[in-house]
Amino acid sequence: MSGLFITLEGPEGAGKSTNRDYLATRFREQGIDVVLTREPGGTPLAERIREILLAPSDELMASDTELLLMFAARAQHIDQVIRPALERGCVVICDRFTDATYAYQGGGRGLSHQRIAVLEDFVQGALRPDMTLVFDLPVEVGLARAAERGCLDRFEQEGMAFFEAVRQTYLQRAAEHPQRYRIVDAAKPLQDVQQSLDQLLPELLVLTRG
Ligand code: T5A
Repeated sequence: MSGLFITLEGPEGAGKSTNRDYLATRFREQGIDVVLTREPGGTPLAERIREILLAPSDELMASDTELLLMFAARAQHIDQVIRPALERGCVVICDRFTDATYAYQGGGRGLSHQRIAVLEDFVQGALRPDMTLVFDLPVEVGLARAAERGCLDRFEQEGMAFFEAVRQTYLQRAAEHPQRYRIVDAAKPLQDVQQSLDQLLPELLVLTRG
């Protein structure tokens, strides 16, 4: 596959969606074809699975159900959107991917990372992001930003300990594989965050052309 697969990760309210659009603009200015997408979701069927995953419900969702739904949506997304776009040579910028599964279902829910790795291999084969930007910020800052939107989804109703575990899992994974991750300080004002992205852009453009 000749394209470039970039994923944006981080806790709630870190600014991933906002900066996904900013990054896409910067790539397009260079004449590069960009596909913007997100998880869970990215296709009509996967978006329906997203609705199930995010909707608050009186029935407790078992952690294994949550894990399998994440990967069911991902299988559809990879088949219909990500692989075809990479094969066309596009830059794919995806708002969350499997690192979120390690962070939320692994760190947050306490599911074994080995079990997640089995599903990752099964669903993705050799497909992994070429670069992952982790938008990092204190949990309370991100939750306050997310809360400004009003109603909270099923994940946003979790407590601080859950989101601390999510954040620490991201940071740990980034520390273990520094070649694939870049940490962006997302607590700064938006203008400063975008300046950090501008500084990363030359490296990303080299990967695109490589
Ligand atoms: N999930 C997902 C799993 O559990 N496992 C998985 O495998 C996957 C893929 C998805 C949920 O699913 C879970 C994780 C999530 O809980 P989502 O809505 O896609 O939910 O993800 P969220 O992180 O909840 O999305 P948010 O919209 O809350 O966060 P973003 O995208 O990081 O933040 P953004 O850009 O929307 O910004 C939030 C607000 O902050 C402002 C923005 O203007 C906006 O109002 N903002 C800033 N304000 C001040 N300074 C800055 N630097 C700012 N940057 C943005």
